[in-house]
Amino acid sequence: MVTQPKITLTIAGNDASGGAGIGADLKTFAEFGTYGIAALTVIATMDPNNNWSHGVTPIDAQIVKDQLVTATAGPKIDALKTGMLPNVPVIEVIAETIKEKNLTNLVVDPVMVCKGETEVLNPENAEALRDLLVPLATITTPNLFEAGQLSGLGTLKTLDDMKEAAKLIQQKGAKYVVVKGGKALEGDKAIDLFYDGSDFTILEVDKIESATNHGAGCTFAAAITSGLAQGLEPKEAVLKAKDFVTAAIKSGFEYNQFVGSIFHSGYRLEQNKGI
Ligand code: PXL
Repeated sequence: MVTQPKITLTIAGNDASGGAGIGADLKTFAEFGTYGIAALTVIATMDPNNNWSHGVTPIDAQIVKDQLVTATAGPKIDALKTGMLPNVPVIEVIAETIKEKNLTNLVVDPVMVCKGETEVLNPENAEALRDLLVPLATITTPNLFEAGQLSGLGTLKTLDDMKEAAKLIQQKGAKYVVVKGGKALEGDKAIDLFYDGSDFTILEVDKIESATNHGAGCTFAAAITSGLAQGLEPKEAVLKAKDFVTAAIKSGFEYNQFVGSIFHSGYRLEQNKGI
């Protein structure tokens, strides 16, 4: 019999354009050689006749719960992640299940807004994420906006702001925090910050002049989840995920006139170059 693969679960939304959401997560899980499973929380739609504006249809909390019953009825889940969560009841059933089933190696990607969109998903979600899910997280991966909301600091502009936010979020209970500054800070580097409760590690890459980054956040969190499932230490998992997503951005493509998507297989294809 073949050795049982590591099992990775995503609890997230569907993006029918395939770049973000469970599509990103399942592709990433497969690239890492883990067995991906998914529980759907929302259906996101983008309208090509209205400048790609986003619609969000929540899945009923009871149906999310039923999916989690199915997902946890198989082999032990080695690691899991959460992505876009539409409302407080859905966040509550997820937190309950994680506690009830003692699920560990949880990566919370506190999605509050889609790239390019100004409308924030229900503002009360930020509080529920902070109070119910962040305390259960092994790692949480807010971007600058999300870190500002979770920490209560509001707009973050500098590396020092990011550090302060990381500390405050860690105090809410996440063991490790990655604040994704990305391209948002001034300068020619894309900067993310990793905090383990005592030390900061700055993850820095040259800014890539690329618009093909749709799905980068989900894919980064899914790559960390895969690494944790495979037994990597949190910092190693984050560093590997950063390489993985950087390669995926570099091999991204123009999906249509509105959006450029990362290509989730970019890391493997880059490694195999010339073979
Ligand atoms: O990138 C954030 C995100 C997460 N999840 C889903 C999405 C998006 C953005 O489009 O559609 C399902």
